[in-house]
Amino acid sequence: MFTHAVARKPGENFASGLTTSTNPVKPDYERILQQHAAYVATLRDIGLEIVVMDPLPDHPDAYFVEDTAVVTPDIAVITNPGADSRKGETASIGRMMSQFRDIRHIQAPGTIDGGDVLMVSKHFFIGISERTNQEGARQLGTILEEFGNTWVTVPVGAGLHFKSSVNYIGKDTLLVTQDFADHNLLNKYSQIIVDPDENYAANTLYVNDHLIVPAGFPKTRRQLEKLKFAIVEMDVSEVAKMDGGLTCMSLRF
Ligand code: CIR
Repeated sequence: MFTHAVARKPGENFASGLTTSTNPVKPDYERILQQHAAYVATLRDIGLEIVVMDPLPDHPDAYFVEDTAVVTPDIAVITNPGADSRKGETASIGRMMSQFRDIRHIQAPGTIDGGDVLMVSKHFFIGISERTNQEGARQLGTILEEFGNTWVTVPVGAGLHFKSSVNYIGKDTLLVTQDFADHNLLNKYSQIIVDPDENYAANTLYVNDHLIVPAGFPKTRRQLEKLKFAIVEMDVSEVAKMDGGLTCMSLRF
């Protein structure tokens, strides 16, 4: 069970963040503020004590706090994000997380984006992507092992991060895109495979027996209903335009 979360309000310049989206409709600040406020309220309703940090004017992607730390019951590992424009986001997260956990750091040339790290109880999948490299994975894995965890690396062929395509949704089940469906490292878990037109919905957030799902993916929602968890649907249109999703906007612990 998670008891806490950390998030950060999007800044006015959020639309200057990194994106590969080709959506011709420009991201809208008022809408993302509403979407972010609804997200924070949802986590609070689920029972988490949530801290919302201020925007970082020099870092338009800073509200994607998930990428800046890997938090376990034992430790918070502050990452070295793979994109240069995001490296300056970590110092304030380190200060915040030191109130809750002992802190370790990933050191260059190692890079990790938290969006590539999936925790399933005491086992960690670390996606090797354009943002997360082998050296970062080795450093993170070594720290995780100290606390009795196991880990494995997985190449991320498609999508920005591993968790753009694979998430743990409770009951020993992973929600995966077709690209990861037959992956030998994932097949000891039950799997729900998202329909290829609904790949974005693979980024569903499981928190304390609730599933927070992006709005607009009815086939995935129907499949998730089988798990019998409470489902909360959220509009994250403006977040998606910046290549982000539901898991990216908080650290849960
Ligand atoms: C970036 O490209 O870094 C941001 N625009 C999106 C990060 C999304 N984070 C995540 O999936 N964990």
